[in-house]
Amino acid sequence: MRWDIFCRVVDNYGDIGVTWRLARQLVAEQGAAVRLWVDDMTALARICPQADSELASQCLHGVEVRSWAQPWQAVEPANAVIEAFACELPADYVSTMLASPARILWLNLEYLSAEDWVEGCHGLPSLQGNGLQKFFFFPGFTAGTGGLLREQDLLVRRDAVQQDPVARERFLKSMDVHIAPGSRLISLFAYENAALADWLDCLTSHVTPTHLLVPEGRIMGDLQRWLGQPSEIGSPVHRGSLTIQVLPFMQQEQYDALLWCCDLNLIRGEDSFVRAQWAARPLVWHIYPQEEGAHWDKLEAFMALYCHGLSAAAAAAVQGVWRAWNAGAPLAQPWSEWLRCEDELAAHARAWAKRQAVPADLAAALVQFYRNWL
Ligand code: TRH
Repeated sequence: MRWDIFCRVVDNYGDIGVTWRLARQLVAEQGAAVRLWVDDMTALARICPQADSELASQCLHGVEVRSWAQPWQAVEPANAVIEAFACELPADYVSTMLASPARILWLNLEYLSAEDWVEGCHGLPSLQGNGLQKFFFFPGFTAGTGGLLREQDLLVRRDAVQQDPVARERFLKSMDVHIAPGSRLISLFAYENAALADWLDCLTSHVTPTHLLVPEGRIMGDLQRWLGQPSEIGSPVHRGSLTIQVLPFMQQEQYDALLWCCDLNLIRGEDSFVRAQWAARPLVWHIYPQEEGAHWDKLEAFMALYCHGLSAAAAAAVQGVWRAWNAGAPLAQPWSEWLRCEDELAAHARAWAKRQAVPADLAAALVQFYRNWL
């Protein structure tokens, strides 16, 4: 079974983050031969430092990573072709698909959303002008969707770190993170956010010390403004009961492990959002802002699903913090409500991850879709 996955890096790391994980999983767990076509190899090199951004073709973790360069050089199409996030295949590649005597499955892998309409659209074909069919494949949180990316051994690896304090400490030490006993450990990965200062103020005065880990990225400007000084990678800075430590942007596997080690993860976009759910720890989602506020419906849809089973107070705390964080609004009040429900939110995050791990993962669901289509 041969797969071609096409990834156009729009911005940030979500597009490459998702496709790179999917490509590796199809190889490692589904025995597929995968070519991953990437138009911006530097983005891949950020999350996978073994990638050489100068190479037109390289083999990484069993995946044939190819530069999606212009002009397109003709290749024989695979059995199944994934156009990630409507990135539009090269016209010449589509012509070769059309001319091929073999049946080729053409899929558009969509963005993740918990909105109701997703189940109705998942798996639907759309007839293209050239007579080929393209199917819409939607990841999601409910049975009628394509599921979430989750490697077969992910939860076992997570548990090995979460259930063994020595393993957790070893990992943190490898990142040069040393936390004071009794501290709450939080990771922060977000877009620019006007709510940051207010939240950091809350953390400085809290009775429990907080150690905040910030992988370098778009939030750095807000952080440095609040600190009133440039932040050096690695060196902890102290303000009241808050310690802030900026970390270098790390490779994907390390970031996963970091999420497992933290008591709370502030994440963003799509891929870190899913990984934080697998970490089975409370999370605060900074959703990718879309034009005309389209992201608000997505945020509300996910919150409605996620808050199911929480007490009214805990659900209100999640909604309060998530809405304020995404609006750049004052956080003091919702944050104090959140802290009152901490134990319930921690138990809920574990139960949520367990429930989400029941259906097939996205890579397995894609392969099943292909088999059914054959
Ligand atoms: O980077 P993101 O904001 O990505 C996206 C893109 O903006 C995309 O265009 C948009 O459509 C989508 O969001 C919704 O956030 P995301 O999706 O979490 O991707 C980040 C990736 O970077 C993820 O795979 C985790 C990885 N990562 C590392 O590998 N190392 C790190 O240190 C960190 C912080 C993240």
